[in-house]
Amino acid sequence: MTNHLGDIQNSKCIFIIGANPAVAHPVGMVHILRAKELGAKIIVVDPYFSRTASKADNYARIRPGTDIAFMYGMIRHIIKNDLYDKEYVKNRVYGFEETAKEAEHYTPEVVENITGVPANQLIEITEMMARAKPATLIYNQGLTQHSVGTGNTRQTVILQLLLGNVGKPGGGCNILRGHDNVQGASDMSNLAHSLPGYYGLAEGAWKYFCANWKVDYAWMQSRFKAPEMLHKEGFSVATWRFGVLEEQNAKNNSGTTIHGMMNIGSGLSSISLTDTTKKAMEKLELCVIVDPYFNDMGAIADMKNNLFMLPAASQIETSGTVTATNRATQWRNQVVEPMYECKTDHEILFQLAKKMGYYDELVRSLGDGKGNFKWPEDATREYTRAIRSIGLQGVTPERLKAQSENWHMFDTKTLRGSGPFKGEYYGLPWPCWSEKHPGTPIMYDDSIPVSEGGMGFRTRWTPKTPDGTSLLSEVELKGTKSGVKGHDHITAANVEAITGIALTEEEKEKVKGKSWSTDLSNILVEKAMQAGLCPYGNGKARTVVWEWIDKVPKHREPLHSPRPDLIAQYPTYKDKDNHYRANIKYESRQNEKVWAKEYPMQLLTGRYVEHLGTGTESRSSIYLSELAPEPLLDIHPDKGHDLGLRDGDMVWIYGTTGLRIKVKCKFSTRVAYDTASMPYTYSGYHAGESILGRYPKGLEPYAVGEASNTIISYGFDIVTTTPETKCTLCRIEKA
Ligand SMILES: Nc1nc2c(c(=O)[nH]1)N[C@H]1C(S)=C(S)[C@@H](COP(=O)(O)OP(=O)(O)OC[C@H]3O[C@@H](n4cnc5c(=O)[nH]c(N)nc54)[C@H](O)[C@@H]3O)O[C@H]1N2
Ligand SMILES: Nc1nc2c(c(=O)[nH]1)N[C@H]1C(S)=C(S)[C@@H](COP(=O)(O)OP(=O)(O)OC[C@H]3O[C@@H](n4cnc5c(=O)[nH]c(N)nc54)[C@H](O)[C@@H]3O)O[C@H]1N2
Ligand SMILES: [Mo]
Repeated sequence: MTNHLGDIQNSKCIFIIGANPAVAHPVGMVHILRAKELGAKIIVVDPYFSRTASKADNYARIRPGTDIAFMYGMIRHIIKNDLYDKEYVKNRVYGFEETAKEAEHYTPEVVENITGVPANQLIEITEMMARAKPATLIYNQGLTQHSVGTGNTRQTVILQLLLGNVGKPGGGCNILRGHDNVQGASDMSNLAHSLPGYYGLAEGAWKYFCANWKVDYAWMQSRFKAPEMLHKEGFSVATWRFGVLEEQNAKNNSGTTIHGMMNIGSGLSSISLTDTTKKAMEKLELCVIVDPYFNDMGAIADMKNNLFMLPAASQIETSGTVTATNRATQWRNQVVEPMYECKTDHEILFQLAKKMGYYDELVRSLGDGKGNFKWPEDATREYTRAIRSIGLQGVTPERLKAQSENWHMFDTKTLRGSGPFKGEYYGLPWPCWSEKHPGTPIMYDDSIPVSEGGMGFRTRWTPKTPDGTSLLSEVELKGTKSGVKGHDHITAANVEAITGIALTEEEKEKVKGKSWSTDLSNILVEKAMQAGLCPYGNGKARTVVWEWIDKVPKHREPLHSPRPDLIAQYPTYKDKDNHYRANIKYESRQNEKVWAKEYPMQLLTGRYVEHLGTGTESRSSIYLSELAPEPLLDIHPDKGHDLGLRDGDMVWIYGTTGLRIKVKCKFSTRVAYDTASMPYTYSGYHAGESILGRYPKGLEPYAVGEASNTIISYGFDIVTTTPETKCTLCRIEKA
């Protein structure tokens, strides 16, 4: 998220594509409604007429999975009509020509054919968005859960860059993230492809972290089956099942399939192909689930004596930091001690480390290094000290605690503090370059000095393109003393030349061989700020990623497309081997058969306000369960009639997974004739059968229903392996 929720009140136009904040972010929605009261226009692009859409000035019903084409249609109109910000693009953006060339193809008529949105409405929306200054863009899972999810998200940025909206109050790309600590979890790298702080997996990154953790690199290597595995991305939460079930994946995993699995805080049934998860669990020799509730996969999978459920403490029984969607961190206090026999997650992990024989190494960089440390303060110090790549070094437990205890001293619209917090932003949104830095409420804002929260675009990708063009910004950062415009990221080798500041011999010694992201003395960062420069450089944002399969985003039909006639022109990717260690199908699945013939309906899965994720937590609440007792399938009345249904009938939904689920239908014009929609937040039934008898007595959820992921189609994002949940085909019949 480049900006923050309060800042949305500064927008003149709010473009919401693939998000439903009225349901998924009801508190955040307040800021959107305030902006509307102040005169902002709201545009919603969504296949479903959501509660958010009901507040829109212009709502476009788009076919799922066609957002890239839609936004190219916008970009084309913007360029043709000179509605783009020429100065901004010249100074701060690389790749305009390639983007314009690709956009050329997407005439309003082509876009109408692909997306289903009438040509004149595309133009209306584009004019509304492009003429409003500033305009913000909000997206969420409607864009990411696709085989082209990464392309979708890139496309939003490209659109906002052309309009000059990035780095401005009231502008930006605002991704409303999921659980309360999703941002924190990815910063800490609960991810399969990087060390914490997005440092990657190369040898240098491992050595940097080993030094931080005070362990030998050779010891770290010895923990892996083969040394090269250190540098390979792991299985993801979507691909691990294939690592258990498919022998041919062993070659991607040091010659072995997976034999055991420990799951901490994932619902598991939240991932598509629930049946594959079930089969994988059933094949494991050991399965451990750490969860405060009874995880529904424990009932879905037919386990022998090898499933262990460890009762985890909930978040109110522990303390520590959480990082919100806008990169702002908050300190949370423990409310009660862990109850009964449950233990906090970290305590469980500590005990595991002791049994496995690496506890000493695990805690060596905490406190006195001998096991005497204060939790979670010392752990917070450890990670904020190490994660300089996103500027966490200024985020100290002391600053966070003081802020969290004084909420009332901060303005919700600007995040600015008063009194003792004057000059600080709430939550010290990263990057927060030092203990004196205020945090960065709006990213890429080059109109304020770096020391006050300004910055340019990062030059992380290398300052030059393969053809030698410079990727440095053509404008100075505000407050630059040295007269430098764009500049490379700051290293020991270039710091004096770029900042014009001479280092003392002592300083030189301290920063030798380091860059801004590995210099624990923070000297390189301090020198950069002293010269008014940004530690990670001042570059151009690029719309072309020359290392990727799609150098510029491209429309590609979903694997299970309701428009088989478009597949030849817009085919999906080639199958991808060793994708998060699994061999993932793309074109072979798309071409397996004409899916739409057997499965003519599209199925959307979203959320109810009352339930979260798998619903494991919220369906354990009798009150929430009473409000939303069962999943309902929204189906268009005309479609219902044609299928011989009456409102409220039970229906079978047959999925491309070969399974079927039974749900109650609700006639609704929120969906189009060929689309149905249901929440994904239920379980207690599997493929038509109640599994309540498989729950330990007394732990059955109050609200039950089918888990939609049982029938959600195969398909994964080409970069991240996020399941293509938002493009599912199905067939509906009266039950
Ligand atoms: N009450 C509640 N709140 C939640 C959650 C919850 O479970 N319950 N979960 C939290 C989490 S983890 C997350 S990630 C967020 C998710 O928040 P959102 O992403 O806002 O929620 P979704 O309902 O998944 O999807 C948003 C919209 O995308 C639309 N959509 C589907 N496919 C497409 C498409 O191809 N293109 C476009 N343009 N739109 C499409 C859907 O119809 C839906 O209206 O919510 C968070 N908040
Ligand atoms: N079809 C379909 N599928 C989807 C989506 C969709 O829109 N459609 N959305 C996707 C998205 S965006 C997301 S984020 C996922 C969400 O999927 P999950 O994250 O798998 O769903 P949750 O139910 O939030 O699962 C969290 C689990 O953690 C447990 N838990 C809660 N607190 C703690 C704790 O402190 N410690 C431990 N150890 N456990 C804890 C809960 O009891 C629960 O079992 O679902 C994805 N799946
Ligand atoms: Mo999420």
